[in-house]
Amino acid sequence: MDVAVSSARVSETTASAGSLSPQTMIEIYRLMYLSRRIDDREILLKRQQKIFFQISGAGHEALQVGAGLALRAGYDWFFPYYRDRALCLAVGVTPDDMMLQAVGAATDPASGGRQMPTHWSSRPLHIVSTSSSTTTQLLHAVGCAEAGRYFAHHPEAAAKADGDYRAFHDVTFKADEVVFTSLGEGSTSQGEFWEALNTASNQKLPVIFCVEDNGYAISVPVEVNTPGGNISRLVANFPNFFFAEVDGTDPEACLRAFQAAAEHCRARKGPAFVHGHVVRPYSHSLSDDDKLYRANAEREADSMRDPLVRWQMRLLRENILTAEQINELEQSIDRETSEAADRALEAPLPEISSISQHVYSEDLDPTSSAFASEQPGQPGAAPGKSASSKGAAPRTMADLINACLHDEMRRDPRIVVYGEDVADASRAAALAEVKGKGGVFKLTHGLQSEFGSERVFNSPLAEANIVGRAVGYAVRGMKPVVEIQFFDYIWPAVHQIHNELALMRWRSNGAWAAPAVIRVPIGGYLTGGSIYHSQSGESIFTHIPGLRVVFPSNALDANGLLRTAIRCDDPVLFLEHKRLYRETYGRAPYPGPDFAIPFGKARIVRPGKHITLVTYGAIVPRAMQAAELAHRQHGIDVEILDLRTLSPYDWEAIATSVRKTSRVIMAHEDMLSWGYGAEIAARIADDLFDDLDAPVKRIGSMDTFVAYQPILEDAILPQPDTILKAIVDLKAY
Ligand SMILES: Cc1ncc(C[n+]2csc(CCOP(=O)(O)OP(=O)(O)O)c2C)c(N)n1
Ligand SMILES: [Mg+2]
Repeated sequence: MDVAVSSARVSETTASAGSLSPQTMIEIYRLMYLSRRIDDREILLKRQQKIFFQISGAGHEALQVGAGLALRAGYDWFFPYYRDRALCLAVGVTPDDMMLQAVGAATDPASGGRQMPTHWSSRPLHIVSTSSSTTTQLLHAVGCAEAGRYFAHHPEAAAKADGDYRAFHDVTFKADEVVFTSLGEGSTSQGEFWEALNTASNQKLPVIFCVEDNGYAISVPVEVNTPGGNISRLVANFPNFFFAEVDGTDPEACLRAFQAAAEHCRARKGPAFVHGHVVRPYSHSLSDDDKLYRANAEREADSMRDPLVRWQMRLLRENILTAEQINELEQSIDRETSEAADRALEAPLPEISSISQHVYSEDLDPTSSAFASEQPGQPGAAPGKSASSKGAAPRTMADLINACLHDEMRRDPRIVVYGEDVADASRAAALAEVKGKGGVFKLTHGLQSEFGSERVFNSPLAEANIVGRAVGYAVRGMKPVVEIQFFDYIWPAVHQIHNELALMRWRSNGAWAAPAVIRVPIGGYLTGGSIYHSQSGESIFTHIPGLRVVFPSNALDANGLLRTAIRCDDPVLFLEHKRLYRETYGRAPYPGPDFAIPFGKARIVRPGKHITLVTYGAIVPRAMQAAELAHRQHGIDVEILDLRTLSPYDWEAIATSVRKTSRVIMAHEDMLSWGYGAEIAARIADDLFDDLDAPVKRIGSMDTFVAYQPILEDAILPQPDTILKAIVDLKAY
């Protein structure tokens, strides 16, 4: 293995070079030994079936203690991964905290029994809750660093404000804070690793990336994951970075590297990359046995590099401690560890009734009357690009979304808007002579010109980057309102949405939250939109606990629901139907800067007595056409409910209408099978069986993607004719 300290670069910037004090040397040993003994104790408890999972930090301790001692607890920010026990001990997580998580206690401060051991989280220590997903945390670290920089430039934005999510998010920041994040060498293969380095480098963000290279990702050796076998060589050309490659079993070398890295970051010269070569004496986890795939000689060579043994020898050699003193220290740590385990085993277990706590904000309910200013305010000129237009003139959905973004950005300095092409012009000098892009659908037009490039900017072409950074911004108390250019390309971000954004609050037992807004143009009926510009798929997202899903069908609803999405305290997926952006249907005058619509309130867009038709999005105008025909041609009176928000949805409105009509159709644009309607239909059948005079009918597109040729597109997507036929059939049932 190639183990080299890039000492030239390290010593250049290391102010704290010099010999370590005896106290520091002893403290390093104490932390490393404590970490190892907690691992050993957990292994014992797992074998006794008193805990349910174990993964150790063994062999990584020196690198982590180096990082922990170089950084400032509760001042800097930490996005660690599951091996970082010694780091967490060094910054202040206690053995009790760790044992409480291992047993899954109610009093586990990191997650209240929800996460596996070593899934760190502590608000006071600025350790942001991380998941089991490898590498996702890096983009959170990047967003966190951006947020810290933003607050440093705009301290007024940190002020508390009533009436929205800001009332519940205290903001702290330091001008020279640093963000630490870590991962294994195998995880550097993830695209998000490169996406994080991209933004950190480009924006000179103060993020320390620490690669803990133990040579294996479970059973896969480093050369399989990393071309050439050394990640430092691959990243060496990223601009603005401080780089150090160190023997990660030598705590002094590690400490020096992190001190230099922190100095580089605190001076705002850019990010840092510390690559430590460590060992993995305990296999990947307790579920793994490395004898199955590693040669004996290799395992033995690793054991010669155990950081604890090497440091102990140094303490003895340099007369820092005698063998007897080491013995005493170890015994006291052994006692501390076993007492912590004993206490944890006595700790109260979580209540079953607590399970659904913290799925959503318990402070601010977006379905509440606080968001019910349904009466449009005094019409006036809409802000932004429509400022010159007459206020009372009907505006398109595109205009009123743009107007809402302008209004909210004026009101709330914590909002940032970014995504692909959302800026007016990244080269701001061009703005003097150009009109500006403002999104491929122009929904963000004029925002950069009004609010500047620090609040409105283009992201790299990387969807996970957009959402992952939003998580980091949001946990710091900011409100990222980001755009995914087309729903068809949301898929690279789904890992971040499903495993991170929506889960942050629940998995941290309410300690952290990521109430970002993701705006996404969705849907077909474009005539030529084809496979990759026509997709639906909202049910995939309504299936994610913790995420709110909104899908307006007209300009006024889009304006009022977007305002609620921005002001509320939950993450929101805000789906905007592309075909509705500039339709004549559903235009409305600008409703003023405080118009809001609560989530979970359907709207009766057409009252009727024979059949209930539940729908949303672009099916609303098509259902209206079908209902008019049904009335005119067949005398059937259809009541149409526009759900407006899909999660939560207005069950009361559905039930009231179905009780009245006893016949119901659930219609959507997305594919019929496994679609959103399946859930609603099942619930109607369950809860309203006695009220029904006919089976619950569903309408959706064919179970295919949308084809390019318009005759195919028309046949694939539901049309007014399809809906009319279903209405007539159901009435005749
Ligand atoms: C996105 C994702 N894919 C797969 C896994 C399963 N998994 C957990 S750890 C691991 C190996 C990680 O190796 P490395 O990054 O080298 O870290 P190490 O565990 O060696 O410290 C894998 C594949 C996961 N947790 N997340
Ligand atoms: Mg590894």
